[in-house]
Amino acid sequence: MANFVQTLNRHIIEQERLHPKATGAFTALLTDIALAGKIISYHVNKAGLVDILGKSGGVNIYGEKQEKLDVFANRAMVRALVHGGQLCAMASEEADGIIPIPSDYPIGRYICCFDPLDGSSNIEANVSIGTIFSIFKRVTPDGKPGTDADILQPGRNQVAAGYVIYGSSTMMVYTTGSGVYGFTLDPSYGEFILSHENLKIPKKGKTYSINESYIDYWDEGVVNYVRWAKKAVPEDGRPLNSRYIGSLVADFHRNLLYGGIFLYPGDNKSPSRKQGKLRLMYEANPLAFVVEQAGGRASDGYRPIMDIKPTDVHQQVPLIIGSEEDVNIAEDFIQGKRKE
Ligand code: AHM
Ligand code: MG
Repeated sequence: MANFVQTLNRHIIEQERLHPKATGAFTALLTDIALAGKIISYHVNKAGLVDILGKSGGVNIYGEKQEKLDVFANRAMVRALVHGGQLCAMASEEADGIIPIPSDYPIGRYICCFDPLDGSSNIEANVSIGTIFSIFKRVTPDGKPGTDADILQPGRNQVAAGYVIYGSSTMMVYTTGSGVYGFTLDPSYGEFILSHENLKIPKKGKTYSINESYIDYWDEGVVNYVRWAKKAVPEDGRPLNSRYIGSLVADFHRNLLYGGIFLYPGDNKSPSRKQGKLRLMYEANPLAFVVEQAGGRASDGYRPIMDIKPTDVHQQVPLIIGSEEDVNIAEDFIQGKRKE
């Protein structure tokens, strides 16, 4: 008999079966995230109708109160995760500190850090955006609310991570440390179907992604790297193609499939930008776990992203991520080992 389609749910259950001590908690948790992804996807697809149905803060033609999509997405994630009872705390780009589990819900053994809708400034232009998530096991004793110690773990401790991308189709890409799998949402069945099995990023890509408008704020190493990437040396595959969407999940996803490098280095635009713009806990770490599992690399220019010991939930970090050879070369430039 021909193979039947593999749904995300079945895949998660089969992955969990590989671990003899598994309790099913993990399956429930990833299923909750997928559900939130479907709800957010549905609302993102309606975003173009916002002028017709009512702007955020207003009332739509059905008399419903509208809210900004990133606020909506945050609520969808929090609600889906709280109901599942697998978490002891959460952290989100949309919330200042730890999001506790309300006292009338069970307290679980996991932590989830997420960016509910990354790139949301692009929504009105129909550009792909995404939800990014990172899961840790708690380090403090079970049964009590989670603390900073549970949240502020290095990315190496992640037990699962991934993203949902809302693009020409909606996809969920995730890893639990045994490869990277991509599932495409079939809107007619409302199911995520396995479409990308054991994804591997090419060792070397043809694309670099960086916001070049910041060139005057960059350190010399970054300037030298970009100059190298643009130099015409056909026998070496250069110049690399420049592709920058300005939506992290979209830029990352393209590079994961086709190979390439994404850079958001620290710069001198303002004191806070010295450490880059992107957030360690719910942007850099989860994508670093995915890319390493796909055979690529993620670095802050000097060390692997996942080796960084976090000190703050919203900590920013320079991010250089993508194909292994490209990240190695960029690091050499940033560290001053190469000038051209
Ligand atoms: P956001 O979390 O406020 O949406 O900002 C993150 C986004 C990323 O998706 C993207 O890579 C980056 O900001 C683009 O920044 P810039 O416009 O400075 O290039
Ligand atoms: Mg973001």
